[in-house]
Amino acid sequence: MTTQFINTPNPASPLAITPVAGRIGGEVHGIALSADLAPETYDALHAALARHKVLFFRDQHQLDDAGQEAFAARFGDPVSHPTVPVRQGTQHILDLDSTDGRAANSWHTDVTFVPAYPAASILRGVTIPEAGGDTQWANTAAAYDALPEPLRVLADTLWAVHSNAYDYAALRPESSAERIRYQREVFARVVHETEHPVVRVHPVTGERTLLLGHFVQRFVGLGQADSLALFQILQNHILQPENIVRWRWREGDVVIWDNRATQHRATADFGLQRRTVRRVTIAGDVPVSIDGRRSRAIRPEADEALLEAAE
Ligand SMILES: O=C(O)CCC(=O)C(=O)O
Ligand SMILES: [Fe+2]
Repeated sequence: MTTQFINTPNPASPLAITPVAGRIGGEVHGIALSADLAPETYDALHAALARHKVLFFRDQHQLDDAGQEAFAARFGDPVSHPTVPVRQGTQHILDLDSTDGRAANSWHTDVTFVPAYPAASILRGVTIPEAGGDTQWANTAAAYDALPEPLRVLADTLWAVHSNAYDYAALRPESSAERIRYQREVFARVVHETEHPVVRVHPVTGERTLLLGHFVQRFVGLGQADSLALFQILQNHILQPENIVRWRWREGDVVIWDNRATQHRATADFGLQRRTVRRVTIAGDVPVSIDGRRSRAIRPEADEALLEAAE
């Protein structure tokens, strides 16, 4: 075991931040997010995000869809979801509305089925039930740090295949037929498959983070049974309560997470109440393993051609 990850605010930060949990999450006070902040403030937000992994902002009622998109465009380069259509009238917003049955209630990192998956996600609470619908995030850098040595050695050289065409019905037997059809016809209308290292080096902090979550299909060189057993062992370590922060939403909240150092999941405990959250993702980079190898697309092949053209 190496250092213990401690979630403390940086005294030099110009932002007022209080830690939310012991290893992850900071609530940022006294700021109204917009496209008109001073350049130093965006820098301070980036630094705080690298440190705390998730930033929480209450009462951002000044933001509508356009305001959220404008803020996101100053924070980074917004990108749309590769398969799910954007919310009508917006450029990049992914609408997660409970009436569509799109609850993200299993642990994942966003869009890891493509090589350069998003660096960050910005999620706004639009309609929030009176109770329930909390979201949790796990710190995958702290999780790597706390891995027992033999598992760390194993993870260091392991690669995993991530895909958006996973067996949704098998994973969620409670799903409606409509939801399963949506998964196949919209979410997985173009099948993506990418090989990522299980341990990636964070391009900003240099930390090693565990890259897994529900898009993992198997490990390279292992069959299905071994893959499943090993996946569960590693996920169990990531999802220790010590690595997790849980957020009780209020309308007007905005949450930004470092998608290169976290997994997250919603909680589907609010029955038929309406819950709507809207997301903008920020472009990311191609992961690099400890030994300097880059993630690569397997499907569609065009992804790889594009990647090579960009090199
Ligand atoms: O609904 C939530 O709390 C999380 C949704 C989610 O997974 C996402 O926005 O990426
Ligand atoms: Fe997500």
